[in-house]
Amino acid sequence: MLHKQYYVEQAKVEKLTARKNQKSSYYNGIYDRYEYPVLTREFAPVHWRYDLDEETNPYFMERLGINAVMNSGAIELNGKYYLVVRVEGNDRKSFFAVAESETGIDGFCFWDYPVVLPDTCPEETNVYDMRLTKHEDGWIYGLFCSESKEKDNPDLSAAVAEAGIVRTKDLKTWERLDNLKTLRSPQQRNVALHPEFVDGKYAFYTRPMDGFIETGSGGGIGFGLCEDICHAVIDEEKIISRRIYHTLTESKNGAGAPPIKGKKCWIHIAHGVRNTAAGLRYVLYAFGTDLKEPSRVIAEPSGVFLAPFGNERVGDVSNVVFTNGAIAKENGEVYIYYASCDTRMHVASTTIDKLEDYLFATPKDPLRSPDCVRQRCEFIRKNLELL
Ligand code: M1P
Repeated sequence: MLHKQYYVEQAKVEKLTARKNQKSSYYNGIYDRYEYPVLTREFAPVHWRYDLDEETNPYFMERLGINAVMNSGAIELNGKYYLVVRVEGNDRKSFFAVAESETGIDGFCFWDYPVVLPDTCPEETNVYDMRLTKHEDGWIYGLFCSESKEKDNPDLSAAVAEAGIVRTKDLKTWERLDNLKTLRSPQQRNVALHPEFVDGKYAFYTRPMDGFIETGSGGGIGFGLCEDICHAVIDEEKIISRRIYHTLTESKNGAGAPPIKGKKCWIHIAHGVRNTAAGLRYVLYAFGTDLKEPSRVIAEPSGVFLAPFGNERVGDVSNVVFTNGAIAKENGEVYIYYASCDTRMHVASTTIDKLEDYLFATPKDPLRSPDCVRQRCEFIRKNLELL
């Protein structure tokens, strides 16, 4: 016999999992937002949080709480949609857990156990933000941030971020490979693997950083090649999406999910960060790269692609949206999974055609107010002729 509260809590989880999601009234023509988040911490199974044994938990107290579910890798396998979710326990540590859905927009249900990664780095304290790549070599790769305390630095917050690499065929058994080494960048976060070989090599999107928080001289999103994914070393990182003064990438930026192969370009949805009096503001932006030469940017629309909106604006780390997972379906639909405020997961849906129209037809950023006014006046003039 289980405690009666177990059934109450279990019913809450089942209700959330059964809840149908629908497009909200939000409109910009680029993508649709949805009424409900696809995952919140309340979706975490009751048996992850409560000791169900009445002997050891007579008050049915939460013993191992879940604080947040966020930044999730995404993949479609055999007609089902999977998120590899960053789950943050009440102890601040993150771990990965698979949530599965039949539709990709609702019904996400966590598997019974979290992902157990091979524990190969004794100094590794935290892991988060896995980007999943179905690679043409037949493996599914997961690239994530592997965080350790910076040795010999008395500052308790001094940490080192590296890119951990795992691979799997079924999201159940994971093989750990060596962490990525970038010879010219001391730290890395937000690293993603390109799905195809480039010049016969594995191609990585990197984010060179001087420190754990500050990217410093790291100029933006990098691109580098390596031959051996099991012992990945990148020498040269070419910056393909630069941080630019007085834009949404001024403080830093980072790759989102591995790029989506469109008809005209590789579609990238990344995050850009700027500083404000209220702290860092994270938004999403997009760019397109050449299909044959993926490090060459050929489409750079101006401004924000997706920013925190309504209830998305408040959470543990307010004013943040972050993406590291997207699914492009065979019929051309695209699901972009994004977290708000390091707290919960949402989906936005669109199509390859719409994304490419957005990339190529949205005006470029003129980078100066007077030029922005000229751009807008020309835009208005053309429109007024049509009215
Ligand atoms: O808190 C916002 C995000 O901060 C980091 O992103 P970046 O490396 O670009 O600063 C990451 O830790 C991410 O997990 C987090 O959502």
